[in-house]
Amino acid sequence: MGIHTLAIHAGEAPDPTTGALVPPLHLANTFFLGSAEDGAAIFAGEKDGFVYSRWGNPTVALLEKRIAALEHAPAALATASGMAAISTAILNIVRAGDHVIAAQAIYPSTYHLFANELRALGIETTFVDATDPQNIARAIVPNTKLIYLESPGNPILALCDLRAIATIARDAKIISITDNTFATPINQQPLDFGIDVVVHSATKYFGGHGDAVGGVIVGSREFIKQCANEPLRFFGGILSPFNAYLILRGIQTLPLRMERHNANARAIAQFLQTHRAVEWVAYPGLPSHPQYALAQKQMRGFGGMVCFELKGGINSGARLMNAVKLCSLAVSLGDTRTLIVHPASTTHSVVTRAERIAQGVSDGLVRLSVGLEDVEDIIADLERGLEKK
Ligand code: LCS
Repeated sequence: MGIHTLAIHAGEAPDPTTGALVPPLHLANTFFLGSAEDGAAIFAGEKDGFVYSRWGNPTVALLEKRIAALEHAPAALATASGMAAISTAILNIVRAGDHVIAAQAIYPSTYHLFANELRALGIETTFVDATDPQNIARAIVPNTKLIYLESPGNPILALCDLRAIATIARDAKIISITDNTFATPINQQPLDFGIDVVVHSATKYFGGHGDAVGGVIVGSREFIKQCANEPLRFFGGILSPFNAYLILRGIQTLPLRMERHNANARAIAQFLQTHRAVEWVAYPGLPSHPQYALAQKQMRGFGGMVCFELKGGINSGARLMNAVKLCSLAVSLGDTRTLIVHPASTTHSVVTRAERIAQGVSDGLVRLSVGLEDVEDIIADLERGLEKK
């Protein structure tokens, strides 16, 4: 079935007790086990059944089926946030003494997780410029257990060649993970290129309306089962049924929303590129993007995120933030409304300036999460802001 149909129907079954077409929000935290024999069989894994919502919940399970279908994956596991998905997937792979190779231009909290939290647990990470797959191949050492990517990366929209890196990883028997939050499965399905595991912040395009926080891991049945039975169950970062319900509601319009995010972002990138106050624009769908050819090869659409560098650096950035009216000065992304942010002073304050510059995040960089408004209105707001700046 097509992607629009899957986004609305995958995994659903009419509610047998009421016939309700909209999936019920199951708030129960514990479930009747039936008989002592049934309970024992469920605990032994011989019989399917919900036990306790930290181990599984029907509303959350439906969301997992829906996302697995969209990502062409055998299975998925929902988590409390994108960071919970990332940390759960990683902790299912690495132990003290293991080594990780990570792309350096990634969401700063993920960078921090590797550079600080995992380092403190005895897990070492080498950050590389992952726009060249050979940098990854060269960084492999005997105890490398994980290659971690983000494509397009947050915020500078650098791409990783997913097929080439998946091949390097498989040849070396190393697990590969990519964060597909920016692309969404509407624009890119990394498992089709041989990537082992995909993670998402469902807070972003999946939810899509700025009102839910969540995450998801997708991969093989075996990998997902291990994540569910070990790190997720015992570290406890599960998704609440209410957030699962909101994200399921959002996903029904994901393909439709992405078409519009893609179109609006492309038009805005083109507008910014010709503006005299703008030094440069990064958007994978522009021929000026250094990896435009790769974008054409592995993406169907180029997403709703646009980055640009203002002439005049950090002060022009601050003036633009204060001059726009329709664009909201806020972190996060993937919302219906357009969000604008100055990474150097916000999202990237968790990394050092040197790390930030190494990630390509210059002082005057502005990141736009282009929303679903009329594109003429967004452009008019930016135009006014750029004139005032
Ligand atoms: N992965 C990517 C690519 C992200 O952009 C984010 C959050 C996460 C993972 C973490 O997801 P969360 O735990 O927040 O659900 N990105 C944010 C950003 O750029 N601004 O605020 C949050």
